[in-house]
Amino acid sequence: MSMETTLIIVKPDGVQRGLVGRIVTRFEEKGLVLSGMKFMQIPKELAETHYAPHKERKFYPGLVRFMTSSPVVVLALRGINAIAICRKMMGATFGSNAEPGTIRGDFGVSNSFNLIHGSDSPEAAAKELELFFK
Ligand code: D4T
Repeated sequence: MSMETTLIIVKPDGVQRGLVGRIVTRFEEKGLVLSGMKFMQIPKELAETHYAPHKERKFYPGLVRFMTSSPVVVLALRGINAIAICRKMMGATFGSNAEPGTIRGDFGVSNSFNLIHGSDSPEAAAKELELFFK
């Protein structure tokens, strides 16, 4: 276990549905430290770079369109084991499968509009933090 910082994005659907406060509160109540936070509309090029590992997947163009469609809230969260803890708190990728008690499980049923992104490894976190918090 080590001290980590992870990148979280409250996606356009989370912002539009007024869930930013409740989502941020969950992480704060867990004990993770908010070390960066900004409201922004993601430029197309940044969304393409961020989701580059999915470039060949069928859902990629729609995913980039969705992520750039309206503003998001980007967070840097710090704590022991922060990456795995946040992934656990987010729940499974698809809202339709996500367990109750998780963010995706409690707030949505959509698969593509799944409210939140979180880095899935230390390597991804380092890359994504550099991309969004230069
Ligand atoms: P992100 O990257 O947004 O935190 O989500 P996950 O890490 O949980 O899931 P992912 O990288 O596999 O998928 C990225 C993003 O693409 C959407 N998606 C995914 C989709 O629209 N259709 C699909 O079939 C998959 C697999 C949802 C999340």
